[in-house]
Amino acid sequence: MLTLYHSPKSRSTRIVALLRELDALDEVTIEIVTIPRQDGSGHRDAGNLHPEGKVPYLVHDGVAIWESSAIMLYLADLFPKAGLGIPPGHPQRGAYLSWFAWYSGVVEPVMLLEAIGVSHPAIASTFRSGAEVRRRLAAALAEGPFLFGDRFTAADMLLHSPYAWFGKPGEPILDAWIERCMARPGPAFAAEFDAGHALS
Ligand SMILES: N[C@@H](CCC(=O)N[C@@H](CS)C(=O)NCC(=O)O)C(=O)O
Repeated sequence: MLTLYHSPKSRSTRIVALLRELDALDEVTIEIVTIPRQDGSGHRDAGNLHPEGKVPYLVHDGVAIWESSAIMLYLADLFPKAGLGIPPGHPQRGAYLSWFAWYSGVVEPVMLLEAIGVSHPAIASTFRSGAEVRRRLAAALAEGPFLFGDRFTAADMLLHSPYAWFGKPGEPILDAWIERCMARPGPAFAAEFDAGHALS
């Protein structure tokens, strides 16, 4: 049994979008929970099993999977028919895994720290910068419409998501990729799902 703990219009929205892309919505129970929001609304939800009260959180037959990167990798592997994952043994598997680790280890901290105006030489030397993140993505996208050429994968779903949320960076190659990702059925479904499950 698979259960996703989800709060509308949050980082877990991209998991709902992925489930739609994987044609796996019927396989997963989506538990809607509240979370404390930056604007002071919401609260920690006793019904959310995430040990820190966050979303997304996935439980599969009693085993917890947390962090968006791990959850997206896990689901794309679990539902391979949709072809959104790159399986072990494939020559691109290592690169595929690397995008997910890079997202969690570099992209999220860099984008958050820049958004709140925090800078320090140690941050730059450890994580580099938002500009460097955009350069890396643009270099990959020079080879094709998605991170793995013509093939849309769960890596595109994850990596484009902060720009879908915070806005396109105004760089044509990245803006076009973000629009391509946003035009897929998953994000449209997730937006509609969230609108129908808005929490008061
Ligand atoms: N890196 C984590 C971040 C999870 C996270 O911070 N989620 C936010 C929602 S956007 C949350 O649950 N916040 C509630 C809280 O911090 O208590 C992931 O992507 O899974």
